[in-house]
Amino acid sequence: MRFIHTADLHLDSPFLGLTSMPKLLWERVHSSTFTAFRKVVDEAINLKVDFVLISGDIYDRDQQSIAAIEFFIKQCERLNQAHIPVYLLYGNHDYQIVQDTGRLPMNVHVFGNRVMTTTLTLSNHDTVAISGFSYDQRWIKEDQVKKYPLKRNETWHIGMLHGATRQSQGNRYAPFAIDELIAKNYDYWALGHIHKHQILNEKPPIIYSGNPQGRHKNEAGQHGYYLVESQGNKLVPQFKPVAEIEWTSLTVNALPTNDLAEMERSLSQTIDGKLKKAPFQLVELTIANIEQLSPTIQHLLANGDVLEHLQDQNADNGKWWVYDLLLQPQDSLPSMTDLDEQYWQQAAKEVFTLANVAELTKSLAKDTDLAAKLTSLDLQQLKQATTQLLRRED
Ligand SMILES: [Mn+2]
Repeated sequence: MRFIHTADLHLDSPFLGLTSMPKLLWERVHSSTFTAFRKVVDEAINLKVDFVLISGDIYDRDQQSIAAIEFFIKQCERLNQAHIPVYLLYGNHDYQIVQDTGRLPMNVHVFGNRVMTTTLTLSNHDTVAISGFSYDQRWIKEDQVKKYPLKRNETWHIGMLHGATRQSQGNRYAPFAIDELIAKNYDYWALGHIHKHQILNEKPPIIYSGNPQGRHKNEAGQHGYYLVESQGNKLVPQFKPVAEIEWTSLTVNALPTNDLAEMERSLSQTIDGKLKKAPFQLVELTIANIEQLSPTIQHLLANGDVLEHLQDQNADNGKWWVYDLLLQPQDSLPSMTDLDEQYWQQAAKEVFTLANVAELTKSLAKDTDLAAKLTSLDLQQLKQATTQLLRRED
């Protein structure tokens, strides 16, 4: 037996905030959630898999775009032509799904809002039970795993679940405990909801496939799907990257020179040397030890001129694009751990808003000078200064 586990396609993600990008590149980025899923379908057909599992969040928003719906139906139709069944459930992003209902081809099995089990028989007479449910509301706080049946007589039993472990996310996304899943005696758990691909348990495999395409800088690194194959009485997962573009952060020391052109050339070369060749990389570039640079160069870095030059000079390199440039003074402390960094980035998104800054500076109304200074700060600068402060106290 051989199947594909994917989830969180988030078709037609808007990719906001990349406005200065050349048109062709922007189109490539904007269509990347489509391209990545098309590749998953290509591989399903080429590898002649027995079935495809999609564990929720097929669409990005409650109101699915026409483009996303038409595309998804078309891809399911391709799998139908290849006689490959699809098992899918809807998650917290697409629980209101109505538009594709009734228009999906016959090979697609959609799980309803209560846990159900469906069985199929493979050409070698192996039987496969698949259990799962779709969200009917944005949040599901109640444990759903207890509603999943134990494994019975089928050769294989697979659980599909869109949710998060109980410790995280305030129990709003079908909270579960890993032990609870293991206790069902299934052969594989195909999870969705967390976008970073990861193996929660080896025996049996309990796996987040992650999304096939990262949608912003907090979804950096490789993205793809899991190809799962039977070996004896075990199911063996293998991660397969398919993302069209990858988000990445890079820190470099700028050449201490007064010649702007020379420094920019060296920056481009350094970036080129440090990055993978494929897929296309969207880079957040940090320049370290900026004190070593002349005040003029520092100024050009801070006011965005250098970023603009880097973007213009590398508009067609076909390999990478710098979408943001940050400056790191010499005295900054070692970076946070990956996990802390992730939580910090999540929290920072909510904290550093113009509304929050205005609210905070209200009480400083008497000190008009300071208030004016604070409100005139760029949010990015404010975030950077706070990050450094946080790291100092770490
Ligand atoms: Mn999702």
